[in-house]
Amino acid sequence: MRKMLFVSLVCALNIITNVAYAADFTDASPMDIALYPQQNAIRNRLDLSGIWSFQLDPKEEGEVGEWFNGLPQPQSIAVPGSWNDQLDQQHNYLGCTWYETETFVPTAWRDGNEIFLRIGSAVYFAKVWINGQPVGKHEGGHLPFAFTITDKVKWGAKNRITIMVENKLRPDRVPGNVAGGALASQNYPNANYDFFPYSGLHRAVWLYSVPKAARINDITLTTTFSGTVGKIHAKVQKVGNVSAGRIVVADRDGRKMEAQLRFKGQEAEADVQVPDVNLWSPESPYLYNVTVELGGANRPIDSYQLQTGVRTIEVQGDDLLLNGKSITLRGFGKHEDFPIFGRGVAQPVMIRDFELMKWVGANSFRTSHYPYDESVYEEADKQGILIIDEIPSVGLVFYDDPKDIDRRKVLCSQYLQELVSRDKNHPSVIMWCVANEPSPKNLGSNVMGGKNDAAEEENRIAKKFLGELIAEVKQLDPTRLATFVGVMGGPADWLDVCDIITINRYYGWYTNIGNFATAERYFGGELDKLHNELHKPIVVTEFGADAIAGQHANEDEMFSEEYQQKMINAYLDIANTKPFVKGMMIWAFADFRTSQALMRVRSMNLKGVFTQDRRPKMAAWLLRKRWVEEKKGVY
Ligand code: BDP
Repeated sequence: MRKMLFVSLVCALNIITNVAYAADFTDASPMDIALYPQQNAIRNRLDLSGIWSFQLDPKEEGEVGEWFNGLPQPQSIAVPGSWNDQLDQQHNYLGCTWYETETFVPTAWRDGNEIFLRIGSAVYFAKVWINGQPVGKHEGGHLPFAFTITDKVKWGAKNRITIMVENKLRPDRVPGNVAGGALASQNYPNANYDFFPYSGLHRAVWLYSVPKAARINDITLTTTFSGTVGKIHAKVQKVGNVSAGRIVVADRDGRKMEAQLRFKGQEAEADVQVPDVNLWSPESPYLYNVTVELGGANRPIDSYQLQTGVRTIEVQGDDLLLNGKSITLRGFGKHEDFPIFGRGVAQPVMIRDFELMKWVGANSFRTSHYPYDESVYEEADKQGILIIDEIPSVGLVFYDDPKDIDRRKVLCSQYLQELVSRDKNHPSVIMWCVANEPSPKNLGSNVMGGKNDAAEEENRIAKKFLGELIAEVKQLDPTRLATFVGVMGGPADWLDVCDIITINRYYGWYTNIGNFATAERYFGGELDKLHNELHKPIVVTEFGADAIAGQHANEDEMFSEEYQQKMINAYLDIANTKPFVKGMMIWAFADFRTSQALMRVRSMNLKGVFTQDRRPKMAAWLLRKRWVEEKKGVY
């Protein structure tokens, strides 16, 4: 009896304290991630990457036990990096965990600065404390979030930073799992997506300082050109009481072009003319250095440097135009995935991937199925690789609990705001992708029959959901294209809201197995059908076949390198006969880890044309032959 009373008292206390904690955590604001932390003459940053303290919390006792005042039994963990494969026997653990590190904040930052903490990506949900005080929370992985911590910093002493991270798969999360759906017992962990639910702090954690009294809060650059004259339009948002500033654009030869910023309220806009402009393109990824300053030219109060390329992107009729010229995307869908690192930033792998994309003659990739680390976009800007930038909205369905659907919508909108805020100044990004393969309940198995099996109400909800996301992202950024990726067998009319049609197709793999002739006929036929219905250019964002590296057989035997090569070749040949096909992106760039499932031998998706450690399969040599040596047609 006594024991029961004690238990209920503890429970009641838990509830009260949890409520109190909840009230103290503010949501991160997408505005605070607009400018990547930068070290320059005025701004400072400190990268907290390294070995942190870590503790699993399967019973979720950390908050009540005040682990934010110090972890009781910490072990070591590397940040960035997924926790799953760093720890012994915890590959499938997705529950509560705690990260902790300690750092001095440089005394030189003390006067006149606002101090921020920025977390590059916490998959999936995070709560943050500084010196035991709650700072904020954030839902959704793969996108950064930041909080001001100025009034919580201890000067001249170590500061404890504590981050609780968990990655529970739930139907009201994006991505998550499908409540009681057909997939419920078919994979483990039960994710509603085909990549391993790697968890934790996947990107760098930064402390950074910006001037307190007045500072640049956001910069949006958009570019156009007319004849040989380029125009860089800058919209600058600031904080504080300063009325003037300037923007200086410098080319590679040091030639400078300048415009004054005159603020009305907290916003100013200016145009910089660039005579004899060098346009940005995959063949010539020319970048201009842009500096934005607040205050007088001799003693600026704040300053921010970035690079931009002058380029335009649009769809006209059946064509995709970069700088007014037709362009065809040759590329891949990718993943951030490497042994042990999991989904953690692995920069040598990132550089290797750009080398290999160039080696096969690719000019583009899609950040399937979530935004990648910021350094990837910087590299793509430099190397002239085009990006379809996708939010982590994979596995969406529209037929279950309306509360879950509403919650998913709120999350997708938040991700779009964060994505555009973060990536809008990269010339490499040409397209926003608001979802991958949103699916009807009864996914039609035969597209040629035109079977669209979504019920009427489901159709209405799906079209509204997807249409609103496209409208939202176009409002956030009217200068780029917007799309979502259509699933094989899904309703064609859902795609109508997209600027350009992007679809994934697996004839010859998930259907028409081993039967190339039928697969090719279906694929070609469906391309024509979609084009006749929708009258827009089409990019095939996924097609491919699993191949076990080193497995050789006749071309009609699945899982062999020969089968994968033949299928990719056949799809590329068909696309070459359809002028409205403006891109072919192979699934996938490299083999990657998935949940355990019957269709996933070794818990891997083996559709990579490179192995997970980036060795080429036969298909990679085929691409190099087609795209670099023969330049066969557009592919
Ligand atoms: C598509 C998904 C992708 C999967 C791929 C596959 O978009 O995430 O990995 O199929 O099955 O449906 O290989």
